[in-house]
Amino acid sequence: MKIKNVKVIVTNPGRNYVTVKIETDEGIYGVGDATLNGRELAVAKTIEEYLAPIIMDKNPDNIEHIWQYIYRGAYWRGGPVFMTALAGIDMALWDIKGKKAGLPVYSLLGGKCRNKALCYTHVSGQSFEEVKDNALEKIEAGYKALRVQVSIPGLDGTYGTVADDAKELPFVEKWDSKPYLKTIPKLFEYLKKEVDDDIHLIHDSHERLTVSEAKKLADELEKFNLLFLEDLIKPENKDGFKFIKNSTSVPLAMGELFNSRWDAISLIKEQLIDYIRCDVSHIGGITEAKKIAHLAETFHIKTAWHGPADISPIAHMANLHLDFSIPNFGIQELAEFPKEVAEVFSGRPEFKDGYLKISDKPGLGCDIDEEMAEKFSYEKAYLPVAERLDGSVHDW
Ligand code: GCO
Ligand code: MG
Repeated sequence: MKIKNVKVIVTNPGRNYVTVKIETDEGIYGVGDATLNGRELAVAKTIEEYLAPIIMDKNPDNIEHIWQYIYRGAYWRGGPVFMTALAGIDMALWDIKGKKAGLPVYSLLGGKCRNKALCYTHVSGQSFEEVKDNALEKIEAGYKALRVQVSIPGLDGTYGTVADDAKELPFVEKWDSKPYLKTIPKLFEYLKKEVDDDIHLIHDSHERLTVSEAKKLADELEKFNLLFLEDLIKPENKDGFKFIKNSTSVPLAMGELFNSRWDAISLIKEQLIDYIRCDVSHIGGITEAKKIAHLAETFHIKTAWHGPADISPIAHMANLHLDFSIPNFGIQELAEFPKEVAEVFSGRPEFKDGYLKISDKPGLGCDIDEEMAEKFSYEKAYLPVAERLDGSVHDW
């Protein structure tokens, strides 16, 4: 079998998605997600100009070899744009391998370790009451785990509580850690009384705190039994986790900004986190995620792969095949897609009673309708930026 064509499809059914479609001389094709929120065209160009020509005529069965050829062969390597481009190709190759074998990807990865995968979704609100109402609605719908975020008084557009894309120029959010650190423990105090204790709660600090602030937040949240606290400090500050981990029993999760196993390795081998939550679309795909999962398993760390709405249903399916086939799966994030997404992408994780189910379809079990994709044309959209009260730039 030979790779005969590599297409890059950029579409906007409610938000931008980049899909790689690899066609072969045997008529089988595979699809992969290569979406990097706010940088979509940079990834599309990387695939079209630099990666598609060098994999033409290669045997798509040799995924590891093609991965190494792209990753090492170019000399320049890594970074979010390149690793997202590589991820899109990698997923499409796994899809082809599965279709050719007539087996779902989880089967090729070693088979099922579980019958269903626990998942969490997002709830947020402008007030504690609104967060509670939204949480109760999700619990009613069957969710057993929720990530909760609330607007911080005095700060415009707190992370996780407003739509996260803006056209023309980035939306500017305000940030100040003092009111944030005052509000979040009160939110959990309030939710403790309103939400059934069996529901797992998660909170995402989005890499905004200093080590001392992170320790303080973890201290104050300790009594609320969170499933995990996510992305407390900057991804560059791996050593910072030593101080946090030594002073709290709250489980810690990190990884959505990592682009390879080498970003994750020190946190894993020193057991400074409890959940590794890389993004399968931003770390080079299933091939790299599987290696990270094995590394994590060696050090008794679980997975919680990134699953926001800004990666396409194809990436969510890739997450799910990993979730089912690795022993150290922890939980899967599942954000809700804009409703138009279903017109373009078929196949996505199926939710039932708090868990995700997987189909036995060969390959990844999803597809893109190219004609429909064309109807939703790309619209430039930026992620927001965060500004401190004095106008200087903070991590968003
Ligand atoms: C999450 C993430 C996302 C990111 C988004 C950026 O935990 O799901 O923090 O919401 O902000 O993926 O594009
Ligand atoms: Mg996050």
